Parts: sequence; structure tokens; C-alpha cells
Amino acid sequence: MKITTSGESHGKGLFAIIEGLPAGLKVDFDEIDRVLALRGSGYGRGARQKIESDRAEFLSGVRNGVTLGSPVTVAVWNRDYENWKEFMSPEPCDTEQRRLTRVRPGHADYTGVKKFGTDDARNVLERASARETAARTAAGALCRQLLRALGVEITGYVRSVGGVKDDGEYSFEAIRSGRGEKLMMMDRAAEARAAEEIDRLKAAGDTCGGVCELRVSGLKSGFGSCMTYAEKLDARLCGAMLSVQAVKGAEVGLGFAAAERKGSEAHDGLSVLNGRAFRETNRAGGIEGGMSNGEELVLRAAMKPIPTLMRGLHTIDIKTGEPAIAAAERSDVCALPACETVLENVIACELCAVVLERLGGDRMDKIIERYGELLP
Ligand code: EPS
Repeated sequence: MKITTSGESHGKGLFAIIEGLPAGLKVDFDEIDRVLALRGSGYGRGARQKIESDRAEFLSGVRNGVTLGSPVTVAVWNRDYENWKEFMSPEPCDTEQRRLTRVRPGHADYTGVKKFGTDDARNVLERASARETAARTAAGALCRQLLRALGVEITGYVRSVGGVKDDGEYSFEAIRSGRGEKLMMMDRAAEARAAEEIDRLKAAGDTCGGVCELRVSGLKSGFGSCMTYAEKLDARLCGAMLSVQAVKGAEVGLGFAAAERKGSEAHDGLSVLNGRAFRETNRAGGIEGGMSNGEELVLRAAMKPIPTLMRGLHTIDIKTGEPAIAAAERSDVCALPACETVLENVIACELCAVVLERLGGDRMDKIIERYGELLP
């Protein structure tokens, strides 16, 4: 299975083409729209989300609510395009008014301008924008429905925002039903403090990042492979997480903390109960030797602070080559809850590809049958 996305942040829309999905997957359209709505919500988002109310429109690959096995095209139209069409039209248009030359450190602006040979950072930032994740989230929400048919579920929560941390341990079910509405945190006191921090940062023209934790339950053992490096499940899932805009760190299980432990305190002992083997702990986060080991997957991703600051950083103006203060475009102060939703769905995309590589991809009924035959 392969997914490609296209579209600019203030262009007509964002699009995903999913090749290699099997025939016979029943599509829950309302659920995909609910996931898109979740991606657009959360405390600290900017004015753009008041304009958009994202919906997934399927343009191909689905008939009568069921996938055909042909490439699926899904569109998320930009409502804001109405306000931008004179500057963003594919036809000749006014590029001068929205030209961005005081490049924003931390965004793709400056490196992209040099790489693509343009004098307008808008030609770069429109695609680098995290708005792209609307398309990947729609695709992931569909992949998730395939995984669910096998009994594989994904959830997650926000573990820290702007330095306000939640060090708790939570079960999959607790996370599914217990996330806060504002910031998708589990600890309500931490969530309230984090919201106050966002208010302070907003008043100061600043932004923040944070950490998300993702969980996958129901995945049987043996997905990914220790035989070839490109197939290692941890590498693929961390690569997927790092492909999300602003994500700068990814870890599995204990992750970086494992480096500070003794071997005797870093691995998961095996025991037997009533003739069945089980792991005493899940420090590996469900992956050993690049393969799922049948335990819950535990993944974490660190999001850097959003690089568009209302009080701009030192930069240069590429028009004059002179020192300047970076452009302040309308943006978000915090997008951690959005990032969490995106990560769940990006993981769904990658996991769906991994599952189909092992089980074949023509038809859902055969895939479900083959999954049922695998060892837990
Ligand atoms: C983004 C800047 C903001 C965000 C956007 C990502 O958009 P705008 O420039 O239109 O205010 O709101 O995210 C989304 C639009 C979205 O749907 O997630 C950026 O520069 O990355």
C-alpha cells in the first residue's frame, strides 16, 4: 500500500491517493469526518480553524460505501481558498501581495527558497505547512478502519505541553475514555496549568511544543522483520512519526530512558502462567528485533514549538539581504492535540502498509482470515 498527498495550505484543497487498499472494506464516512474535526480542535489553535470545517470527500476507489481495490482518492477542500484565490490560483494571479521574504527560522522558508530557486517563501511554505496533515489524517482514518476489522486499535494522549508534564502511567482503555477536551491530557490539573501557559505564551507572542504518547493494541506478533533493516517496525513507525510537521524526536517503549538503565532493568522478563508465556513488563514498547512481539505498542513523539512567532526572531530579508525580523503570519500558539490526532492516523497508515505486506492486499475477507491464523 502506498499513500501520496498533494495540495497547498491556502490552495484549493488537500488530497490523498491511497494505492493498494484491498476490496471489500466498508467505509464509515462519518467517523472519518469526526477524526478530521478532532484534528482541527484543541486549545491554542489559531483563527484558521474557525474558517475550516474539514470533511473528507471520496473521489474514487469507493462504491456504495465499500472499497473496490482501486486507488482511493480523498479530498479535503480548503474553505479559506475563497479568501486566497487571487493569490493562490493555478492560473496567472497576484503573487506580490502575499509574498514572504522575511523568512521564519525553524520553518522550511529559507532552506526551501534556496533549494527550489524562488524569491518568494510562500512557494515553499504553502506545502511545508502542517495543513498537509488533513489529507494524511483522512487517509489514516480509513486505514484505521481496516486495522479495526482485524482487532487492532490505536489511541494516544498529550503527555506534556510547554514544559507542563504528566508523568502518569495509563492503560489503553483509560486513555480512550479519559482525555481532556482542551489539550487531550490525562491529568486535569496539568491540563489546566498547560492551558494557562498557552495563554501566557500567546500574550507574549510566543509558541510551545510538547510530547504525545501513542498506543496500539491488538497487533499480533511478527509484524516487521529482523531480517532486513528496511522492514524493522520500530524504524518504520518512528520514520512515520518524524514525517509529521514539527516532530523532532521519536521513541519506542523506554526509548531514551533505556540508555540510562542497567540491562537487568531495561528488558522484559518472560514468565509462564497456565502454560502460556507472557512478558512481565513492557519496557520494549511492544517491539523486539524490529518485530511486534504481541504486547501493546508504546510510542512517543516530541513536537517542537511552532516556528511562526508573533514576535518574530532575528532573520534576513531575502529581498534585500539585510537583517530583519521574521514575518508574523496568522498561526497557532500550540497544536499538540492536533499533532496527537495526526500521529494516531499516520501510524495507522504505516501499520496498514506493514500488515498488507505480510497478509496480501486483494480482499478484506481473506486478510481477516489470514490474520486470524497468526500467532498472538
Ligand atoms: C500552519 C499555519 C496555520 C495553521 C496551519 C499550519 O495556518 P494559517 O497560515 O492558514 O493560519 O493553522 O494548520 C492548518 C491550517 C491545519 O488545518 O492544521 C503552518 O504554517 O504550518
